[in-house]
Amino acid sequence: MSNRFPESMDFSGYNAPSRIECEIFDLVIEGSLPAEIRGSWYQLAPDPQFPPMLGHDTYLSGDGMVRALRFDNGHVDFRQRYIQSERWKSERAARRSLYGLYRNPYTDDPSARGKSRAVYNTTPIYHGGRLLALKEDSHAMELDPVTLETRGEWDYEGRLRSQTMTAHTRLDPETGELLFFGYEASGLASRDVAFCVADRNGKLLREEWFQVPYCSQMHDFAATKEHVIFPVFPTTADLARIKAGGVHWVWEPSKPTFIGIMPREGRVEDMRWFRGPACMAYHLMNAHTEGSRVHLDFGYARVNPFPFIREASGIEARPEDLAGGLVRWTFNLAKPGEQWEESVLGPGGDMPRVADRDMLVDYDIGYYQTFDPAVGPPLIAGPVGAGFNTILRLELASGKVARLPMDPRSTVQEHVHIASRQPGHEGYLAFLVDRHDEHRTEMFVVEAAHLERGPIARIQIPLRLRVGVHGNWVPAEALA
Ligand code: V55
Ligand code: FE
Repeated sequence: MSNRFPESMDFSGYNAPSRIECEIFDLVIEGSLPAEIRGSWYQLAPDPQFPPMLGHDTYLSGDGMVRALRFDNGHVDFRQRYIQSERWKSERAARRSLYGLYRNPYTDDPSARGKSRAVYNTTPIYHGGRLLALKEDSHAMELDPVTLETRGEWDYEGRLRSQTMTAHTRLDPETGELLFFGYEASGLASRDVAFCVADRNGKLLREEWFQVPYCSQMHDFAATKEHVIFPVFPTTADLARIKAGGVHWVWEPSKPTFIGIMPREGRVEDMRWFRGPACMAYHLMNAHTEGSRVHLDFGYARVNPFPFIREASGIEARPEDLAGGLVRWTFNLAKPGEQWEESVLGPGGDMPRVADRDMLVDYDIGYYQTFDPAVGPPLIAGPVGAGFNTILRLELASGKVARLPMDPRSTVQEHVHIASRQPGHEGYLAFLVDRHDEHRTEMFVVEAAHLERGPIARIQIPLRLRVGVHGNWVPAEALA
């Protein structure tokens, strides 16, 4: 291949394509890994096989690469494999890219017309005994949890009518039910959204469709024991623009933000819509219901954080527009009206996670990340440009924030929480640390309750792992 990858932010620094499929048996570990940590960490990364057909592209388009770290008895083995999508296979056969703009099939090479564009590059989840690779514009791809081989598309045994499935599902820790949705459910730029529930064995129990006020990039949603919450932020799609070969998404701040809330055991017809000024969030930390009030916690931005979307929309952002604070929006279902109340919980950031057992209910502690300019200069890592360099632990009741900064030449990828079996133990956080000057990556394991003390174990990966998107921890008992 003589063609080269562009030198843009999406393809340089820790975003440089890697394209390495490999296995490393028994990684070197510094420090001591608690023996109770047994299971597999999975993560998905976009990793383009070939330079973009049009000469430029976003990080979000890359072919899905799945990686796993398997923890057993104090030892850790590594594996990384491409997901062998229809797109990956056709491009491999052609030895070049055949697909054009992000989420615009009208820009593809004629030889790719009618073929699936799905890349499955965002979130790995394990549910109903299946390892699934998710991306919001397609169905899931099932993978072998041990070898990481591609098994085939998973559409709930042909039952899922929505053409898409979100990468941000919500698992009810009590019932084992998986709640999810698909937007653009009936096709490109459509306003149809499907709300779905699968039981603990992966059987589709419900699929109900509704329409949103406009087609919005609905990256995440939230649920409580009693309610389901659908945010509609004004990152919008338009079919005429897409058909004319334009971008899929623009930021449209003249449109309001809508939040739809429905009773979980009710119907989509019971959805109540709230309305407020334009803002943006990709990820929501958690939500819970307290009597007639629903609380939704997330990191707030005043404009879309993705440079490629802002450029297409002709807008610029100041740093303060991007990290607006971690907020709680409270919706009072007993009162009429379209407004909510906002309170600030902590400093701004993204990649919010809570312990699996805390999902859908009131909770004490949240973990998230931020880029702190006092820690170091911006380093290219991830789709937004500057990678995160600090992990935060927020105690919700007191507002107390503990911080773990990286060194000035490192960034951090999304953390996962690993539960402990020890009574009263808060568990662990595990995350990749990008060593920008060394072409290698480490996984840090920290005590969640004392993250400011730094890693108790550092797992050495002698490779640069291109920045991934989301990961999940699957305990050994669940995999067995
Ligand atoms: C995101 C990631 C995506 C995508 C849309 O993090 C949004 C947000 C990795 O793919 O397609
Ligand atoms: Fe996401």
